[in-house]
Amino acid sequence: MFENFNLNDLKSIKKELTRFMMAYKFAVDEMNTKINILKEEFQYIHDYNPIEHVKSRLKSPESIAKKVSRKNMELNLNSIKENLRDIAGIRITCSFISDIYKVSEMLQSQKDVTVVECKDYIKNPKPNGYRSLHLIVEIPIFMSDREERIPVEIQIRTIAMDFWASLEHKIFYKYNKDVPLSLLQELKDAATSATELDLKMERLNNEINIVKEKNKEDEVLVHNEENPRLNLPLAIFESLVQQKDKERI
Ligand code: 0O2
Repeated sequence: MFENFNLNDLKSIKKELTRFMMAYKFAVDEMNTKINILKEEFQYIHDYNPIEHVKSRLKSPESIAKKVSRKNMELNLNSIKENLRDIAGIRITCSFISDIYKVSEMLQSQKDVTVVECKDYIKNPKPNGYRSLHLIVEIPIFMSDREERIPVEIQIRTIAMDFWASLEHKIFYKYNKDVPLSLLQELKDAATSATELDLKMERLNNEINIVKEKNKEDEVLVHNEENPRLNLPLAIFESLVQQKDKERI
C-alpha cells in the first residue's frame, strides 16, 4: 500500500501524527491537574468537595477518522484541529446542580483557559431529555520547541444526569440508533425523574448547609485532632492571630 512513498516521508508523517495526538494527551493531563488542584483546595478550605468523579479520554485515531468522514471534513491535521474539538475530553460528575456551575466558573476564570463555546443543556435540555453542561475550552501546552493552544471538551453533570446519559447511550447503540418509540418515551420520563431527584437533593443539601453553618459558629478554633482541617501547629496559629490583631489596629 505504501510502495509509492519514500521511507523518510512515511517516517515524518508518523512523527507528525504522534506529535498531533501527544498535544491532546498533554492537554488532558493539564486539565486533570487543574481539576485535582480545585478538588484538593476545596476539600481543605471548605471541608467539602464539589467534584464526585472525573473521567478523561482521548478520541482514538479510528474514531477521529470516522467522525471526519461522517462530517465530510477534509482529512488533514489542520482541518481536524479546526473542526474536531472533542479529541480531548473530560467528564466531571458533581453531586448537585449548583456545584456544576461552581466548577464551571472556577475553570473558566483561570487566566490560561479560553472558553470557546458553552452549551447549557441543563437550562435547555435536549428534546430526548439529555442534560449536561458542555464547555469547549482552549489551554496552552508548552513543548520543547513550541507552544500550542489545544481544545478540550468538558462535560459537567450530576450523578443522576450521568446515570441517565450512560443508559441512554447504551440503549441507543443496542438498538443501532433505531430505538422503539415506547422506550424513547420511557427514557424521557426517566430524565424528568432524574431532574426531580436533582432538585430535591439540592433542596435537602441547602437545608443541611444552613444547620452546618449554624454549628460552625460554635466551632472551637484550636488545634484539634478531630478537626484535621485546622491541624496547624498551635504556635503558628497563635502568631497568625496576633498578626491579624495588629493589622486591625
Ligand atoms: P462521544 O463518544 O461521547 O465523544 P459534535 O460534538 O460536533 O459531534 P454536537 O451535537 O454539537 O456535536 O455536540 P454536543 O451536543 O456538545 O455533544 C457532544 C457530546 O455530548 C457527545 O459526544 C456525547 O458524549 C454527549 N451527548 C450529546 N447529546 C447526547 C445525548 O442525547 N445522549 C447522550 N448519552 N450523550 C449525548 P459524541 O461525539 O456523540 O460521542
